[in-house]
Amino acid sequence: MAKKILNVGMVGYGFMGRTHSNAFLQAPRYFDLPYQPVLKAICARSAERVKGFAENWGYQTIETDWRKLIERKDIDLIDIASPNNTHAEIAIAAAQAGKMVMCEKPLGRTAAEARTMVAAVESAGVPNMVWYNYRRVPAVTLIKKLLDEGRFGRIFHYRSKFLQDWTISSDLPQGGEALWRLDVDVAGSGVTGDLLAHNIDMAMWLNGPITEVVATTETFIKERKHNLTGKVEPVGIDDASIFICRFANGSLATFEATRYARGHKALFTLEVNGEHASAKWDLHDLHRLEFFDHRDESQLRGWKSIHITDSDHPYMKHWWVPGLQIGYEHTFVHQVADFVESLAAGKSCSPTFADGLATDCVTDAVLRSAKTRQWEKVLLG
Ligand code: SOE
Repeated sequence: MAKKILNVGMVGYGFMGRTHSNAFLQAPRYFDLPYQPVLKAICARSAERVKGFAENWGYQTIETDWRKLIERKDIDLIDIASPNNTHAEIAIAAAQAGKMVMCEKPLGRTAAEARTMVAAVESAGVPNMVWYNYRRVPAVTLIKKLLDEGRFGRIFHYRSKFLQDWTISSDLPQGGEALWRLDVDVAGSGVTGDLLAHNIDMAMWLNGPITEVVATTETFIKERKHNLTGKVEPVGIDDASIFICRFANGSLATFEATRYARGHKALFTLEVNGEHASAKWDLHDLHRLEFFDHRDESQLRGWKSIHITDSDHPYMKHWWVPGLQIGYEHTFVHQVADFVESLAAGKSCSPTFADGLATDCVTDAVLRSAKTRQWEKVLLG
């Protein structure tokens, strides 16, 4: 039987435009999907560059105005891979036009912005998803399965970090195409929204809601030249963000993100400690799961380093033979495959916009606490 077609209109051709485009192309090649995603149109402001991107990735058409893309009858799904300050306007217009919407993380620059996006997709009743891709690293998905099976018993601790070092130089400007993550108006926040949002999304998926936080943030370099104005301007983002929190299940957690940890490029780590078992994972060694089970025979009890490449590990039967690894780009492929399968089953695919809002509510609480220097409740709704 011929597969149904899913016509994709992508906005943005940066780093994320590439990861998403690759995912739409690869997912139907490795997964037996009920829909065939088609790269129908790519949209970005520079006509010349968007043409080159379209040729490289096989997009059938180009647009330079996202409003025109949304008006098109031949587009089923709008995928937003452009900077954070564009997410809300595009997502809301796309939902109002009846399109399915996928959006890069974080969903909004603030929870207030994210709420308007959730309202739009829910009132339009359109399928939606946020690209928190790291949930779909097979080792992480396996931790979720083990937690859901109750193997850890009661959870006491969760700890997670995301360490980078690419903004240490004070000569680095802020703003513009490559450096919008340093411009608070575009990004919304610094590492809290850009990095900790990943840690928080994963933590709440694995360990349930976070109820209250106490945080501290720092901006180490207070002024940088702005690429768009040419002037030295104050830096409005947080360069480092650290918080402790309580989960609804009674466990305690520590979180840290920074772009000033010399030597660390993208060290995303997590550890969970339960009554019976503990697990550890780190993005630099993403195919390994470290697992300890206290109930193992005492003489042989110890940390196991499990190579997550067997066909009974999450997603792995779709790839190579046991022992051969996959990497970062595959997490996006998994996300497309899950979205398309959920679509055919008439189910929502997590993380939905509502899940993305829940994360934004935590990042809001973190930034609020850093200002008030008090414990802050996570304000949902
Ligand atoms: C920042 O350097 C960044 O690219 C984030 O924006 C991504 O979300 C993260 O996956 C890797 O780091």
